[in-house]
Amino acid sequence: MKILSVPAEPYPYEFIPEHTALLIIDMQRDFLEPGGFGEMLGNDVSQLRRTIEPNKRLLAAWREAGLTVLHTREGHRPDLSDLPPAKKVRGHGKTTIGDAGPMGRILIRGEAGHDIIPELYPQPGEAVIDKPGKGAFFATDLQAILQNLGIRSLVVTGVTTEVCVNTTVREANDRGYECLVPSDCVGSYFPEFQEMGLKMIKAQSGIFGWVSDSGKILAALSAASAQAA
Ligand code: TIU
Repeated sequence: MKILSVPAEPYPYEFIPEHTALLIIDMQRDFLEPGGFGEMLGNDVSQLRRTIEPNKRLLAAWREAGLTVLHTREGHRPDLSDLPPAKKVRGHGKTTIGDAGPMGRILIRGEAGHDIIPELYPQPGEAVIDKPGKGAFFATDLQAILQNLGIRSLVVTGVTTEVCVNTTVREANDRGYECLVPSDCVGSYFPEFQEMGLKMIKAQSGIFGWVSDSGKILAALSAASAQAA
């Protein structure tokens, strides 16, 4: 097993592909699609949609190399028993989680809007982690799955940069995982949070992890496969 190195900030990220999972956070229709819950709240979904193509390329390369791919979805049980009342009422919105939205009940498992966008749809064999919180480790079996697969490093992509991606990277870092975040594969509705969300990860010599871009990761993977051929 070979160690690969990717140019990154604050310094090169080294990883063993067989021990590294691609963890795609919450690329769900309600966050990304025009007419979904995200847009209904007044958000600019184009800020997130620019991440679809780079994620597609990274996902294709990860699959082609036979490496571990994991997907997450933020959402709740139809009976709302795992939805904290504080989360339900936050924002005093007219339409909140569990209510009828443009693509079914908002952020409820099994509803169209809760599902992953077709461009990045999980393949059989790729675990989908349904999470009730912003972090992917809270109240899920993600850590058990990573341990059972021998995963030690994570390439974390998805939406949104400062919310579910940042929370998950912080949770993973505290659990000993080394996280790389490709900036073009993560998105925020707010450009200033995109910038600061990435800065917070790589600040202080990589306090939570590393930041790079998908092109550099793809280059490292293809150089390794050319050498192996
Ligand atoms: N997945 C995720 O980030 N959930 C959010 O609610 N993000 C917002 O930015 N609102």
